[in-house]
Amino acid sequence: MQFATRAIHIGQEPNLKEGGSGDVVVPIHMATTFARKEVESPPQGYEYSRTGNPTRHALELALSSLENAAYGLAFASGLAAIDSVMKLLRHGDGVIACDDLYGGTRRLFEMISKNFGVSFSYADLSMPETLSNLISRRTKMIWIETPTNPLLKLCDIRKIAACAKAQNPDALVVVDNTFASPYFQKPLSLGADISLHNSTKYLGGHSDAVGGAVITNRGEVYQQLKFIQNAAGAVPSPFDCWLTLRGIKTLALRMEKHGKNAREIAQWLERHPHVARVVYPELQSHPQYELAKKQMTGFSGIISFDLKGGLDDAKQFLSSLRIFSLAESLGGVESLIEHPARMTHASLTTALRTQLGISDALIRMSVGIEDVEDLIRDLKQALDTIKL
Ligand code: P1T
Repeated sequence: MQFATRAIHIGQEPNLKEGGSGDVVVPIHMATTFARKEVESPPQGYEYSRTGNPTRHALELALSSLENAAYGLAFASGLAAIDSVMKLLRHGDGVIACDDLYGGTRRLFEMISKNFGVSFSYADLSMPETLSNLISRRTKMIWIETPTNPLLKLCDIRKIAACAKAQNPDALVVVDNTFASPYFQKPLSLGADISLHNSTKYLGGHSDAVGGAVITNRGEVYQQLKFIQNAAGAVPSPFDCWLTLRGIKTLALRMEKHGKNAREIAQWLERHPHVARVVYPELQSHPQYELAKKQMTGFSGIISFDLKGGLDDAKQFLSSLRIFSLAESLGGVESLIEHPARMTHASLTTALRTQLGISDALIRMSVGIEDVEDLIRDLKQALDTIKL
């Protein structure tokens, strides 16, 4: 089956067995516990909803199928998924992470995981050769986002996985695939061990369900994570699983439109006199345009750009928009826009933001699936309010 068919059917087949009601949509199983006949008899499939739930199970099957993988697990949020993956590590283990990361991921690494004796080093892994100098026997995980949040740098998954396997086969390569979505990028087929998603974004797609997902082909990694999912308990509610499943059904359609709208807007922004730089992987000006074409089958709705001017101009522009909502998050049907330095990446120190290139003039937008003419008109009127 092709992607769009799998997204609608895998894990979601109507139950036509004796006693099944044949629902064409997976029901929301709200029960927190499941009865058995006698104390000694095994549970009839499910036992307790943290351990397993039929609606979550349907979502987990759908998640695995989106990346042609053997296993999927759903978590209560993107950070809950990341924290659960961190729990695979032990005191003394080392992680090498790309330097440009969602601010909350870095905060989790630095302020929580570190306290458990895990060490982190950060490097610009958009230059994969930097990895071979850093990797050691202590390295147990390589953590990349690609495209990165918020600067949309790309990491060459195939090269990074090959380097990791050659120098330390014990190190797991984890790709946060949130910005690309499974529709445009399949990290496991490029050599990664784990593909992770903040399903709050493109998978759910409607800004109404917080969630996280882990997808893998590694049986032992899955078993450990399934244990952690139950033992630590960061599970999503059945209703959120259902909303995410509902979102996944239209992922292919939505991603095509997000990409088409974003391409037009990125090209339009590049020509605007108030804009200093536009970062979008499908623009030929993107430093990794060639890698983008090789590694991804398309690009989502995220564009980052620097305005000419400073913080006051950015604030003026952002508060003048009418269709774009000024809000954190991304990947929903509606267009959102935000100021990384003051919003999603405010937990980084000013020095680190400066080093990474997250300036006060940097804007990140998540282009929705509205009519692109309306979006461009809105951007134009807001840019026109800036007096440079
Ligand atoms: O917000 P949560 O569901 O916990 O997911 C965290 C997360 C993980 N990975 C990436 C790449 C992310 O972008 C995020 C969350 N990001 C935002 C809320 C944001 O506006 O960038």
